[in-house]
Amino acid sequence: MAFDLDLIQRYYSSLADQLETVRAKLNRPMSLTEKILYTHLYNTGDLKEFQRGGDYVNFSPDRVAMQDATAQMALLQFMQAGKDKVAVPSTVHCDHLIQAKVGADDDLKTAISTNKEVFDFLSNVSNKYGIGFWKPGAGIIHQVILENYAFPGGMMIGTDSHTVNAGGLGMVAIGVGGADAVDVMAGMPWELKFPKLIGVKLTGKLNGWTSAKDVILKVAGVLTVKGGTGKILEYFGEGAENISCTGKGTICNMGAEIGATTSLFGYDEKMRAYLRGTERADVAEAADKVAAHLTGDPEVYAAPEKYFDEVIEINLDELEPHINGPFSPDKAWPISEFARAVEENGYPRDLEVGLIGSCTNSSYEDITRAASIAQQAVDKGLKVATEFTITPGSEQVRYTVDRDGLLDVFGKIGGVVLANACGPCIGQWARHNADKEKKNSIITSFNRNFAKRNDGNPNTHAFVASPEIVTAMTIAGDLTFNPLTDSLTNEKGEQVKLEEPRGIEMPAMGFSVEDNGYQAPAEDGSHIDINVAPDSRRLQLLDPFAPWEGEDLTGMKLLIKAEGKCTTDHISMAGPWLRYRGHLDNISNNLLIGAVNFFNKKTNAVTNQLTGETGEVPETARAYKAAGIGSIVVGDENYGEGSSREHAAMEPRHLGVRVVLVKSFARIHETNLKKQGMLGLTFADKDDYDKVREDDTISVLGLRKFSPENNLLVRLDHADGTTDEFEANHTYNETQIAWFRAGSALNLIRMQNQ
Ligand code: MIC
Ligand code: SF4
Repeated sequence: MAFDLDLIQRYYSSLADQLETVRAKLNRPMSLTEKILYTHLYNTGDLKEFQRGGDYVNFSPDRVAMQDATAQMALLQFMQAGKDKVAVPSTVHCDHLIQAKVGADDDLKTAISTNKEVFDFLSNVSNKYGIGFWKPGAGIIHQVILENYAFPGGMMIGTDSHTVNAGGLGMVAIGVGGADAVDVMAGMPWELKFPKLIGVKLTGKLNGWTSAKDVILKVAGVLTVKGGTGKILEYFGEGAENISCTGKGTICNMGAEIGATTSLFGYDEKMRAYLRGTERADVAEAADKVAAHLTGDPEVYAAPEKYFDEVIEINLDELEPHINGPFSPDKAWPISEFARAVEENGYPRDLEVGLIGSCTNSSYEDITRAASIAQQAVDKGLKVATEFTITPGSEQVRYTVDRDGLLDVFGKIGGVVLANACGPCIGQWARHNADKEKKNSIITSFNRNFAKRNDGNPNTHAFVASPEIVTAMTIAGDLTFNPLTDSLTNEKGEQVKLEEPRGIEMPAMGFSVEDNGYQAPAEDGSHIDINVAPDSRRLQLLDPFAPWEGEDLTGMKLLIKAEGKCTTDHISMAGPWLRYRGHLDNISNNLLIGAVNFFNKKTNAVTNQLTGETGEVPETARAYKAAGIGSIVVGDENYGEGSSREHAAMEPRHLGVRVVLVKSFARIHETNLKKQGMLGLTFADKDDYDKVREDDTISVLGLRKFSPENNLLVRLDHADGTTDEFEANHTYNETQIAWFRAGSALNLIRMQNQ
């Protein structure tokens, strides 16, 4: 069996004692988040009341999960750590590298042959170091984790921002960069600033067209894309208890879109049913014995404002279905206001494609609800107006919904079933009606909708909604359609209305699957050799980054001053670039090509200060590097939001960027920069952003006295001979300063292992 029952049982059997020790110290009621964090301290001797949002704390997670596009870099780094085996249970999942083109079977075959070198590498490394390997086609990481590994009260890190999905099964599951995963796999502590806590109280009950997706679409509107930074959201209340386990997963999954460290729910009847339904009755039984410890204390939920830093209350009885977008997942519209928004903002009204599924919203319940709408279209003689795709989250879900005839229903309205993989969600989509320039609208049940993400077209307006709303919109083909109130004309010219969706939480006949795609690692992998061809275009062994030279960083050139949204998709684009995720030099050719240059409002066009000419960002960075000159990137708010991909930190490092100076950072990206030995700084006064000119030579001063307490100084030498000086804040603690000095966290591990 793939999961580790022993480990879970051992943890549960000592949980009561552990919590007693914590209680004796804190002497107050605790939320579930705190229970999990405090029982996963790396060094229990450090136990004390931690300052939320202040103290850095060392944790010891129970497991590590990696997906193919990030695992390559994580494992290339792990190979340098000098260990024989991973210290905690870990898995690799092949899901991101499969391109959607014609349909599941053919696309999977193509992916297996085009990515052979990478899949073989991941499979061999996994085999060698004791890592479970989920083959291409097995499913998308987060769905597979929910079905197989997540357990209430556990702690996990994963090299993907949507690792947080496992909060639906009561886990503290956090997205990290590969270097963080390496620490844990090497048996070292994993460090996180103790988060602040947001309590989300759900009252009432989901009904009608409203689903779990709408809870998080609403929360995203309330908190915005940076409102969750440094915070964990804990959901509770009678409304929470009525949401299915996979629905809870959906809510937690999209917590990544508000920058939240993670989100979670307490153990309840729905989780118990899901564990049983996914053949983990023994985990449910073990959890039942300690159920009171796997949820927040009643005092906390009775008076949340006393115990959480912030409380949000949502009445599910009144919650409307939402549609969020375009270009940002927090642009939230209740469906009753959406038609007006489409007209007022000039969003393209004709819908071109509807896409359901992905790592979220691909549960049995989601598929049955969407299929109930599709069936109505068939029954009521409605023609479907647009293209429609369905992405099952795992082979287990695909096999089961196929067995139960649901895929047939989608087929009848022209739906195409794609491989159990990320596909269009991450730009792995050979879109049929793709005109790269045309303004157009698509709607998905995915989670992210940043510009260019799905099909590379900056004019594609991507909206996010629940699978049932997406299906209804697909039938209508018109963004101003509101299925709750409007009717459609059928083939006979009659006016017909779609009725409320109906879903089934768990399959009546249970889940089944023929081959779940799991490959267990060798007991002893010492004989396995890992070979990387020196001339490979896809994989490249890593060279350590150079240590800090011991001096202030002076004479750096401004590489780009990025304006507005600069997500990890802007910094290191995915889609076609995913093929270079294991080759640092090749993937560096996409560095910041999506970022908007403040000075000319263009993308991938910056002034090369050595020649005065306009050049592409990667090429200009390489020119500075070749001339032995450091460079600096300046950015706006929430820089690096989105993905966990550490390439967004390694690429600038590789191309000679020394400093990233921004108004604010997204959490994972800030840590990734630190791990790779970069200086990630924020303007002490955000208005200083305006002082940075295109032809500046820039210095960062005070590094010899670099300490957690002191700010650093930035000096701008303008081309006209004038200068500006201002302070920059940083959040480096002593350990992180040591990474900076050593050139990277990995350099430090290697030095310590020698
Ligand atoms: C995403 O949804 O953006 C991704 C692709 O899953 C990323 C990981 C990656 O860039 O490989 C994420 O969310 O972390
Ligand atoms: Fe894959 Fe999309 Fe989920 Fe990321 S958000 S893991 S790309 S399905």
